[in-house]
Formats: sequence, C-alpha cells, structure tokens
Amino acid sequence: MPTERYVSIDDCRICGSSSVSEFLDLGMVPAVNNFQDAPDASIEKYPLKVVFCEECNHVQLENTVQREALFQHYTYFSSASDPLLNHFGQYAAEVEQDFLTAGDLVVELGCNDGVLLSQFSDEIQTLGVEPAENVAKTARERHGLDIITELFDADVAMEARERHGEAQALVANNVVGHIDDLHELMHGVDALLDDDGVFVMEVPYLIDLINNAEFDTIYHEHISYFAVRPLSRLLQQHGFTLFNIERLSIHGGSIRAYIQRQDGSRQQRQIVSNLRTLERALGLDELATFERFASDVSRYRSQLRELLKDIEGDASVVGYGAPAKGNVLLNYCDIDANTLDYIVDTTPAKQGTYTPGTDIPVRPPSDFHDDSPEYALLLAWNYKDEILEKEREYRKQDGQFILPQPYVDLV
Ligand code: DWN
Repeated sequence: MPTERYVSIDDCRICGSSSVSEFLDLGMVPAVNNFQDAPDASIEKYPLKVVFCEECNHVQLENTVQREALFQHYTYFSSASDPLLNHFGQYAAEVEQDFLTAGDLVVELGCNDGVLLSQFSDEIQTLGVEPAENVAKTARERHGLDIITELFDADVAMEARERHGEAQALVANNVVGHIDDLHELMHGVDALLDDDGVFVMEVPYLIDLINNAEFDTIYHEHISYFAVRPLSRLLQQHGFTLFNIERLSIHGGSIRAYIQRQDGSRQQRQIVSNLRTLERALGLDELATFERFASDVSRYRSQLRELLKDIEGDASVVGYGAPAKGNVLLNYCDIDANTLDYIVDTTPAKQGTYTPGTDIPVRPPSDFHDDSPEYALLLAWNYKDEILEKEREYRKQDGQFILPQPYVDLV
C-alpha cells in the first residue's frame, strides 16, 4: 500500500508529548466508508493502530490517513437511519431553546446531508461546513442549505465570518474525533464564535467504548477517542472550558460537551468533575487499562469466528446494516462473502455496492424480508432496540440475530 497515503505521529495531538504507547493493532483496514462498485481484492488498506498518551492520557490513532483517501467517495448519509432523524430533531430544538434567539447564527461543522441544520426554525440563520462533496450536494438540494465544502480550519472560519458574521452557536457531531489538527480546529472555533457563544460537540465516549468493547468504532476516520480529562486539556490551551456534559446512548454511547470561553457567563455543572473522577476510577489514566481492552478484543474475535464457523455450513447467514464500523469488524475478523451471503442496508447509496476489503454485496432490506435467512449478524448493533422491534416478525419465524456487541450473543 502506498505509504504516502498516511503519516504516523511522533507526538500526542493534544499535549505534544512524545510518550505515546501503542496498545491495539487492528491490522490493515481499508477506508470503511468507501463502498466499492465491484469486488476489489487490491483495495488500499492502511495500518489501524491505537496509542495512549502517558502525559495527558489522550487515546488516538498512530496513523493519519490522507483525507482524500477517506472522503473521496463517502457513502454515509445521516438521514438514512430513522433513529438519527429523531435524535437530531431533539438536538436542534434544545440548542435553539437554550442558546439562540431570532436572527442568531448556528454553524455546523461536518453537517453531512443537513439532517440537523434543517431542523432549526426559520428565524435562525444556518451555515454548514462539509468536506464530502456528494453529501454537501444533498444538503443543498434537499434543504436549500448554505454549505462551505471544505474541512473546517481557521481560514474557513474567517470565510464563514465574512459571509455571516460571528456565530452564537457552533455544533459538531461526530466530527471533532475526525480532525487531525485539533489546535487548528480550536483556532477556527475562536475565530468564528462570538464572545459568549457556545460550542457543542458530540463524540463517542471512551468509557462506553472500553466498557462495551466497541473496538469496531475504531477506524481511520476516527482519529481521536475522547475522555473528559484530555478534552479539558485541549480546551484549556485555547482559552475555552466545559460547562456541561450530557451522556447519550447514540452510537454506542456518546457525550455531548457544551463549551464556552473561560470567562463565559455559564456556571460549570457538577457532571464535568463527576466524569473526570469516574475516568480516573476506571483507570483511563493508565496504559494497563487499554492493554486489557486489547486482549478482550482479540478474545472477542475468536468467539465470533467460532460461532460463525459453527453455523455457516448448514444455515444461511446475512449481515444487517452496513455501517462503517461493520467494515472494521468484518475486516478484523476476516468475515467475507464465504460467510455472509449478503448485507442489507437502508442507504440507497450503499445498495448495489460491495463492502470494502471483504467484497460482500450490499442489498436493500426487501431481500432480507423475502429470503428470511436463519441468521442475521447485526452489524448496526447501535440501533439494536429499533431493529429488533422492526424485525419482530422475522424473529417470530425463528430468525435469529447475532449480536456482536457488547459480547457475542444470539437473540
Ligand atoms: O462518525 C461516524 C459515525 C458516528 O456514523 C461516521 N464516520 C459514519 C457513521 O458511522 P456508521 O456508518 O457506523 O453509522 P451508523 O449510523 O451506525 O450506520 C448505520 C447503518 O445501518 C447505516 O448505513 C444505515 C443502516 N441501517 C439499516 O440498514 N437499517 C440503520 C437502521 C437504523 C436500520 O434499521
């Protein structure tokens, strides 16, 4: 694989320390949102290794893959998952009610297909920043949104400020973890946010990732895996601070962090220090914690492969949902079209394609309902409740879901 397509860090992306230690190696993995139009055994793969900073305890990827390689043909559309539509509807209403008044500007970094921005009321000005041209095009066409098709940085922040003035709210959902230069991000936030503005960022939470062995949420798009303590360290370096945090179940467990300038008007809620204390109690400041996680992950792979080997000979097995994380699990556990006949997914852009690195055909959900296979590997496990409810007829006819998280199980 061409090594110029990725670079390895020497120093922590938050504190700059050179004391970063590798604790997990998930092997060579392709860009997991890069679904293929045809099977491609020679697809580019990149090393997927995770390191722990002994100084500030930030967990992050050892390698940064070129953005073009990851976002050239992006097939993730937030609005393809009904639970996300509801999630973002409530999110917009809360941000508007708590922090905005008529005429204010909200800017969303990584706005994808506009599923959040489109849910603010008409008297709120909106602006999206989205590097993936195909989803930005959808956001413009579907919702008439103003979108800057770039990766957010200080220059983009200045362009946004010239176009619309300072922002009273910046939101970033599953975006900050994708950004390699976190200090450049904060320079952009500082340039665009007004003096008492609020920066709201939603990211998967490291405590949930470790507690539920969610190793498949680790992939090249996700450069950082946040805990409150390292995040606080980043913010402090740029004159910002956390004033509130919400824990959410979305995407396997996330936090919504509310951030203001250090002289901001809002009182800090108790949850901020409570989570910092919980992180220490769970050992998120010790490399040994992550080394134990890594041994859990390899044991997990053996369990899943064992179960599939037991059933694949005599029964039809398909995949349910074709999420990015599903492609990590499939590549890491060497699960391909010899094991799964196909995978079904509600995203039109994914149907008719093949999974990157494992070449499993992706089909519409109607095939699943027509075939009613004996087993379905629930790759979109983060929507387990909604999907088990939606497919209760399948389960009544003795169809069984294989749950890959938080441990291998049949339901
Ligand atoms: O950071 C990111 C995370 C938060 O979201 C992005 N890099 C990309 C994306 O990751 P993902 O692809 O793992 O996200 P989802 O939302 O877990 O993907 C779910 C997939 O399952 C979608 O392709 C839609 C599909 N789906 C389905 O086929 N039937 C979803 C539901 C709810 C369903 O009933």
